[in-house]
Amino acid sequence: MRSVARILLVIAANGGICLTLAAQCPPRPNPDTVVQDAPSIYSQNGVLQAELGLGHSVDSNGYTHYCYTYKTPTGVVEAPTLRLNPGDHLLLRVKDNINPGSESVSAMDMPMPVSTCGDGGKATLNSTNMHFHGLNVPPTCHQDDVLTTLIQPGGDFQFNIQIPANEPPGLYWYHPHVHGFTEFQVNGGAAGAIVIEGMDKVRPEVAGLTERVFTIRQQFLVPWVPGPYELTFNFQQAGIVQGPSPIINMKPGEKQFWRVLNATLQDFLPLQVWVNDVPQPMEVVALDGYPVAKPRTQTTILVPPAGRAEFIVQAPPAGTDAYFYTLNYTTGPTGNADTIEPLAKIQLSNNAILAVSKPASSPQISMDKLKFSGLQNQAPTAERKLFFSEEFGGTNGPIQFYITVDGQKQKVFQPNEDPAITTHVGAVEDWTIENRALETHVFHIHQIHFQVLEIDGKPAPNQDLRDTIEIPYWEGNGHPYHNVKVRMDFRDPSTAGTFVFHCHILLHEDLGMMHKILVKQ
Ligand SMILES: [Cu+2]
Repeated sequence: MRSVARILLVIAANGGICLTLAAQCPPRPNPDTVVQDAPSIYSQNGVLQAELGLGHSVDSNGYTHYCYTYKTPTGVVEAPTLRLNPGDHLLLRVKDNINPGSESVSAMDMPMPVSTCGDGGKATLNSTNMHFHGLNVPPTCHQDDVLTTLIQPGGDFQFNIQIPANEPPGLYWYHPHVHGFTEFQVNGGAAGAIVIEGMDKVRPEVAGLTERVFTIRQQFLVPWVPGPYELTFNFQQAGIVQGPSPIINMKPGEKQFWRVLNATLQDFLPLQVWVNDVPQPMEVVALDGYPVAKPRTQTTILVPPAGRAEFIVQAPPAGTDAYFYTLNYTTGPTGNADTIEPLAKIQLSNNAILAVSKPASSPQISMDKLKFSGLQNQAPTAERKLFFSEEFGGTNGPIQFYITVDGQKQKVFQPNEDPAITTHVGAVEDWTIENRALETHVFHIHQIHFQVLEIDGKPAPNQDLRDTIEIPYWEGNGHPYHNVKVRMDFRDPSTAGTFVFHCHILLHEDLGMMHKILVKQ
């Protein structure tokens, strides 16, 4: 329940939104059709150069669509997958095509960022920028800086990002991140995948397998009214029980390498593959764009909002019914229920058209050559405690969402605030992050991955490297707060600068469940 907060946003937003927009977004796929992967753009000779436009449409059902458009010789496509190798440069020009000329939408009552990178001016519903979620790159202008980068309608901006030579292979993603307005643009679909190539060099299990990239998005009918919502699966409507469904083609018995991105606003996705209604084993290869130390078999993979899971799925024999499902997930008394829904039907055919299939394994790269390797052996230079909390307003549910460094005053994020945490290049810090709210929250920090050391005070079984992790809700009086203990790695000089950590339920982030960290040179 977030109705009061929502109403405040509605009041704030209603001023100048123009709903009679020309369609700027490509048509989305019809229901009940075979799922296509987004088109890929590959780096060449160490450089991926491309231009994306941010567009906006309202479809015939009243859904607001935001989109990243990419021009190809045969037409405009949406949200291409950017494919780079470790060490490559990403030269990405992003143009804000939203409703040029009608930037009369006031800056509302939302705080203004101090924009010193890009077009400057006020942040509005029509402004944008881009976050490269998970990439371990500097928080500086033209790289992955969301605090000061602002692109205004009609404007464009050149990103120039050096992917580290030891960047872990895996699935990352891009999305807008203007404080106060992130949910609006991601809600409509402005999100796409980034693949850092080379998973087969670290995890030979995936070599030669057909690879699929599945992006699960979520859209509310109107962006500022929570629910009802629908999930989409590579932009095809999903979630209809015994109704039209996206179709994944596989050959009977075939193994495929699935790379799944949770680009929803708030939806927790406990993923399962069912064959004749029985959950099947999936072989987990990577989480949040970081290969797991040792592949492991699970029948459920929980992917929180903004998380990614990469795993191997084996198709059943011909003549069986198979589905890809997300299960029920309880987010607590003040959270939104996530219900069981089919994501796609698996259609078995010997004529299945295969997607990108990688050649057999190239020379192997040891895990200890990847960024953040050996982190578990480092002695922490500092320990910190942070907590999520909510403040209530009568019977209307939470109205304030906080993330707080223990000992500091609870407050919502302000763009001109001082960093809540100051550290220095070379630091290795252990953070215990606790959830004191009656709602599950999702911790994300920009620029780095962290190692999950403990969950509720017990050693985490897998010690995975993550950039996004859920912390379950507080069950109330008499129950302890759930928490995770994670190890933050600021050893690399590329972490120097100011960046943010926040809840990745996007409404919470927009309402201020976020703070800054400064890493001094
Ligand atoms: Cu949250």
